[in-house]
Amino acid sequence: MFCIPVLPRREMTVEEFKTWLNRFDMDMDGKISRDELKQALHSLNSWFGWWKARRVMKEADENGDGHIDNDKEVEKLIAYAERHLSIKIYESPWAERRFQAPVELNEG
Ligand SMILES: [Ca+2]
Ligand SMILES: [Ca+2]
Repeated sequence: MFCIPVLPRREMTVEEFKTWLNRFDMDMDGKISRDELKQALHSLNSWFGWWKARRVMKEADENGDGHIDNDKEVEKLIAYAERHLSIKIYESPWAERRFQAPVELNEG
């Protein structure tokens, strides 16, 4: 059973967005090609059918290789989504926690 969920709500964390996006990485190369992006957008068709893959890719694909292939480009995709789709994508508290200094443990 292969099931691709739509975005669950209009607020999500960056991690949730990336997890959702990664479900569309059909050839598992760690990049989102334009076709894969198209699939992702198609799954949201009833929500915002006007969101065109080519336009989004042009906006987000900074190095012009035709793929969303690094964090910076994912961030641009997120920024685009927030600007154009009136959805809120925020840094997850779990992600922030990773960047905090580790608790020092005294071994005695
Ligand atoms: Ca891919
Ligand atoms: Ca790229």
